[in-house]
Amino acid sequence: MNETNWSQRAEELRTAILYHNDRYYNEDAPEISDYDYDMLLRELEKLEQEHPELQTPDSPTRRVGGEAAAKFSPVTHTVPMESLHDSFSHEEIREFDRRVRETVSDPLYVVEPKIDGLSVSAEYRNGIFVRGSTRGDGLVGEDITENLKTIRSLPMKLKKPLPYLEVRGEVYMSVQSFEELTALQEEREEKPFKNPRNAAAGSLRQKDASVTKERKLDIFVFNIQQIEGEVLTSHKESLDHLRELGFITLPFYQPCRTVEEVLEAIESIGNQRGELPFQIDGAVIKVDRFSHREQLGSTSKFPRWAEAYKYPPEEKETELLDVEINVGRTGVLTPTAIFAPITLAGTTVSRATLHNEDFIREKDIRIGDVVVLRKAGEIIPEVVSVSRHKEGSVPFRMPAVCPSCGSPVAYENGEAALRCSNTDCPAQLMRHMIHFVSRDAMDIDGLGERVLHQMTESRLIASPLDLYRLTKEQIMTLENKKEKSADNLIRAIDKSRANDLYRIVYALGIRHIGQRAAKLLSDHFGTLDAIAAASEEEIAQMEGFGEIMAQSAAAYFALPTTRQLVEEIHSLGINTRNLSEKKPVSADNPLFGKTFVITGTLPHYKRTEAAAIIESLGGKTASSVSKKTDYVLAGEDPGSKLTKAQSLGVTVIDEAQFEEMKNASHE
Ligand code: 0OX
Repeated sequence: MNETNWSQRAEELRTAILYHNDRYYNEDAPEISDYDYDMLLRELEKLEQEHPELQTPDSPTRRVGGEAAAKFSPVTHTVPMESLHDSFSHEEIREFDRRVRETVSDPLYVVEPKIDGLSVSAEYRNGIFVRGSTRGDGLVGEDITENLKTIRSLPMKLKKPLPYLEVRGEVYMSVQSFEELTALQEEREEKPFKNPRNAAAGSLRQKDASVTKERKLDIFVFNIQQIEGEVLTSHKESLDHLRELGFITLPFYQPCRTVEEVLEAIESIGNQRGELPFQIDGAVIKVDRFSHREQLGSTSKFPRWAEAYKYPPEEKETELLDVEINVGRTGVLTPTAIFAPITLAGTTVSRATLHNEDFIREKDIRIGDVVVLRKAGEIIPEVVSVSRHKEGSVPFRMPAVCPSCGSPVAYENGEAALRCSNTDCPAQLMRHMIHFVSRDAMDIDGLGERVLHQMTESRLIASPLDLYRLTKEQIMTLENKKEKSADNLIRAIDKSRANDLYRIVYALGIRHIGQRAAKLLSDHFGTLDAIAAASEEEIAQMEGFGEIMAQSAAAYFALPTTRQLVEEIHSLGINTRNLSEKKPVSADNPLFGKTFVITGTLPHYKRTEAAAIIESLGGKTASSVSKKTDYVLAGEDPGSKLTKAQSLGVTVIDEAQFEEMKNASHE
């Protein structure tokens, strides 16, 4: 690599790391494994060390990690909550040992598992729990007192009333609780967390502590940050003392005299990984004696008396039983491996994507093979390699025709993806429907895959927009559909007409246009017609929009079939305006400056949705009717507000009249 490439790579790494930091710390939804993240950080650290001119003041290598979010009030840690330096090889552990021995002679080490959770501090006065906080950036964290109170394994009252005590521990969710939570979330059609650590983080940082309570969290306490009324001289002593006070400490404690013993202890903990009731992401090596710790001190970021060892992702062998071919929404054929089930990093794995034919060819994956599986960072299972082929096996070939409709499949201009050529392919249509009604798209409740199947099979619908033409009677012809559930479905479909613009844009399923891109388009152009009329150049000029995305969007809207589709969307009464836009509104809109009170159940809108429309067109909403109210928008069962409006002589309108006013408005 030359200088420009180095600097380009450093910039790439910084951007990627900051992005993944945000996904991890703020969204509790990582996209890559911890191990892959560590590797990015490592690469950047190495580049910056070798080329100091590449360092920037805001480089993620200079920061410890999560920053306190604004959700909770800040807590300044009197004793900083330091983080650990990570090692990835035995050699690095030997180096750590050599450095320790330069300062202290004959150190005693302890090796503990590194729990994959969240570091927190808990403070006690006169033996009573008074405050809990997150680590944050190590200096300032967030006040999570109420949330910590919901953790049953954290004592609220100590067995001895010490004047003051601050402990540090790791809050985690056991694998079992995580699996129970995931099952519950799936049942409620909520998005499940990706792993126990994210579940713990998402649960702990809940503003509503009753939600935290519902999620079973636990804590292992491993350090005394501050203590009054007791003098302790070693880690061993403090762990014993913590247990006497009523805390649950880490379940392993391995004292070691030599680096060989340390490495053995690390391996022994590593071998138990996967079978433990909680997830670990490494081992921690600590110097036991506090006097030794003081002699060693800390660097600007880490204590010199402790080191983390990170295990590479766990790998296991299993048999590849079959390869299933799924046809996606855009007609792409995706091969999925079906395995003899195995437990990997705490959960059962029986499927993994094989991506495409190139992936299968490169690894020469064949049905019947023994393959090595990895669950990188406890997230997505993947095939690492083939250990051995089955006798008499043959290379795997993707099918020549679509498994759903039998039409020929082909590769399009150099893409790795194999596509079905039939745009009316039922599998594509099904995927498209599922996407259309999904939570991130039109968010229509009660339309699962089974019901959609029934609807297409019985020819009630042949496209997603047909949903808006369904009648209650038609729905009631489906198996198991009673009047009430048909009513609910009609209501849910109706309600989606009022969705914000980005939802329909995303629901269209335009290639390369994800939810973020759909939002950008909606915010920028404001209406579906404006998006449809935009040229490729106009779209490409938008920030955050790549060339391929712009090309794809422009090509899609230029199709005559899309023009028809847009017409249809209008005629079906689906909202095509950006409701969240904050553009100045024209004062001659009929809604401008008017105060509305909304009451009763509206046929198509939730009250909040109608309020958003009013506000987007320059109007205001109020909760009670007075002389100052201009309009009362009344739905079914309007109650006393309607009577009051009538007695004050305030104009009462229904949804249809409201629609007229809305349609008479312009941007
Ligand atoms: C863990 C864990 C985390 C004390 C001083 C620096 C790090 N996740 O299980 N941190 C520490 O030690 C702190 N020990 C642990 N076992």
